[in-house]
Amino acid sequence: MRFELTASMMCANYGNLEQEVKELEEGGIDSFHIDIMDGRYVPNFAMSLNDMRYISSTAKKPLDVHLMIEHPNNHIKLFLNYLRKGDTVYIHPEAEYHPSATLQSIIDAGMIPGIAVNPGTSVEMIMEMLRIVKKVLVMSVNPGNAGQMYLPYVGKKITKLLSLKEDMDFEIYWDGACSADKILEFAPKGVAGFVLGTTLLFDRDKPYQEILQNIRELCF
Ligand code: S6P
Ligand code: MG
Repeated sequence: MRFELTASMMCANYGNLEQEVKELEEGGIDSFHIDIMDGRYVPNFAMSLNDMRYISSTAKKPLDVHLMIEHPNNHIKLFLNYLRKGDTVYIHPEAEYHPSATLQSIIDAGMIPGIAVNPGTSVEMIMEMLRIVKKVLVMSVNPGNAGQMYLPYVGKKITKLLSLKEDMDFEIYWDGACSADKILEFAPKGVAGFVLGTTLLFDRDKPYQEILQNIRELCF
């Protein structure tokens, strides 16, 4: 079974970011998840525009940029300028007055448009945008930090989204506290990809290649 594995780069070792990118790519990672925070929409600052630029310039695999910032449209060009065609940009619809206009800017620049859905946001609230986006990033923790606990009520929302994805033409991705049992349960149901952070990928004594291979073998 094919599913995408994305590395949450806010959890990487910034002492040697170049080596981290290289080892993750050699280990078989599919893309790099870039958590951009502004200290307002979420109570934290994670990665910056410059971190994103650096990873974009050194990585061969695509970027998956998760904008946790207020009014992303005010700054969207800054980000899009440094991305490559085929990279994904997720916005949080609650952070924008006119999220569909911001999504259109992402599409016009040749990137893949996505929305990130907070644990407290319902499918009904994002229904119209499901027709515009190609990817829906379901947050299974509240945005802002790595290393949090999975919020179990999110499972029901994923089931609802799975029933809509064919008709509305989008794919579902998982972000937050992603463990092996979640991949084992949700990949066969049709979740297309998983963001891996401290729960499964980083700060382990094993090489990335071994961890990623073990995860892929889970679902054969
Ligand atoms: C959270 C962020 C996520 C985390 C990821 C880390 O605000 O959007 O992408 O980086 O959840 O993974 P873990 O396994 O530490 O929760
Ligand atoms: Mg994220």
